Amino acid sequence: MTLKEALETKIDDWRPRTTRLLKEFGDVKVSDVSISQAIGGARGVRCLVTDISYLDPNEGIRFRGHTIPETLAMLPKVPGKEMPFVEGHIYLLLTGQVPTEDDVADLVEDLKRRRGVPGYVFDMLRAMPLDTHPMTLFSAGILAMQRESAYVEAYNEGLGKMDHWQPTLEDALNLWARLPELGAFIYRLKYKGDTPIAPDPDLDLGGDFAHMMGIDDPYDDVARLYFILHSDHESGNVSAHAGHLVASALSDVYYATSAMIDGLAGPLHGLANQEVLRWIQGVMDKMGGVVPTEEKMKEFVWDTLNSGQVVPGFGHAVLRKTDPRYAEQRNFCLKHLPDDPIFKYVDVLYKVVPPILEEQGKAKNPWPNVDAQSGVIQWHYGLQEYDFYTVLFGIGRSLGVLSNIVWDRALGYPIERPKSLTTAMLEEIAGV
Ligand code: AMX
Repeated sequence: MTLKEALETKIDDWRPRTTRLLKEFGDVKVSDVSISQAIGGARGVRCLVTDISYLDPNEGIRFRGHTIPETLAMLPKVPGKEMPFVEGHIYLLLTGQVPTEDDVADLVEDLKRRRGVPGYVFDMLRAMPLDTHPMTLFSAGILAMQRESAYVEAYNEGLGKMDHWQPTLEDALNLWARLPELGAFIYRLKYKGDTPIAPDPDLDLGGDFAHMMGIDDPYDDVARLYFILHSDHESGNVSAHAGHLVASALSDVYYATSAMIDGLAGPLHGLANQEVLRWIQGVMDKMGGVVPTEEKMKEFVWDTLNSGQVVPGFGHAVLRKTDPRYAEQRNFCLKHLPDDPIFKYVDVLYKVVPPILEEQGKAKNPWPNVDAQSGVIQWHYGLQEYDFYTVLFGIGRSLGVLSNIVWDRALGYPIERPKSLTTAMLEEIAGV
């Protein structure tokens, strides 16, 4: 079944559930909001709906009900490779169905046909100062492509609300097909003397990305693993929420993706993976390149905390255990790069940081998150320009964010509009 046919069936089945909840149970309470939540970033307020992934604080992410190891095991693999097709993961996220090999082959071909970043995007990026952060170039490149939106064209022709998801899916598929090329172009523009590598029509999305980056195997499998791991983390994180919020105004997915990339660029969110590498380089410089003893490493961690900085790669707003995305990448390192010096540093950190954060008593989760490990693998395979790492995260995160937006349109979710209060009102509610 083609992706669109499978999706259409799912949407038709799903709509009555949402309609019934709204009509018959609309007044049932799902959450109360405390003052600390109102001031504190709406932490834990249960007011978003998605069926694409769910983040259990103790277990980590499940994509359409499947843990990360299950997802990697059940999706069709690229022949001769360890990792599944990213395209198969897109199929799973959108439909909730594990695709057959034929389903994946269809989608791989469909996305190949959609490749080709317009030349004006490259012209614009070349005109920008070379020291512009890659996330800025990435966001600007996506935004520049907004004129390509099929959704805007259909909307202007008076598209019925029930059909909004269809051109949104078109836009999403086009963007998924083009983001790897845009990302790789930015990499080779900024760090490789403007020597872009043209896409290879014989390769799948992950393989083609590695090819356009100019990095040999097994980087193709690294790319596939990375994009799948970073694809979705339910709806409340900054990038996913930014994408959903912007799209709720019926802005097209180009606007929404550019916005989600801007949120991902913050050091408390996606930029943390570049921060981890920068921080570890600092440790390595201080230690003269020698892998430190646990005692020495403890000192360095305490120095970081005592100077008022956070330890990048540790802690999480929702998770309360080691991030399974960290664990999966650690398995990859143990298999492919056990002797890598940076991996050894990260492994010492894994031992010493959690007890220190527990002793300090501030962080609610002392365990490592996805970013503690991802830069290590990139560095090992030669991608040492760590400013670029969050672009990789962005390509991956687009899979989940855009799948969500297609479903937002399918289920007719309205414009987002929480209500604000003044400080004086909070004081009055508190009886101060
Ligand atoms: N190092 C030092 N202190 C930390 C810490 C860490 N890794 N994680 C949390 N804390 C501190 C917080 O700064 C906060 O201190 P404050 O009360 O003085 O402001 C206190 O512990 C309580 O924070 P929390 O409720 O446990 O975390 P949070 O939900 O406010 O923030 C996060 C979550 C991820 C931003 C935070 O853990 C952090 O800054 N970690 C380091 C940066 C990082 O790795 N970010 C990547 C997250 C994953 C991702 O999105 N890519």
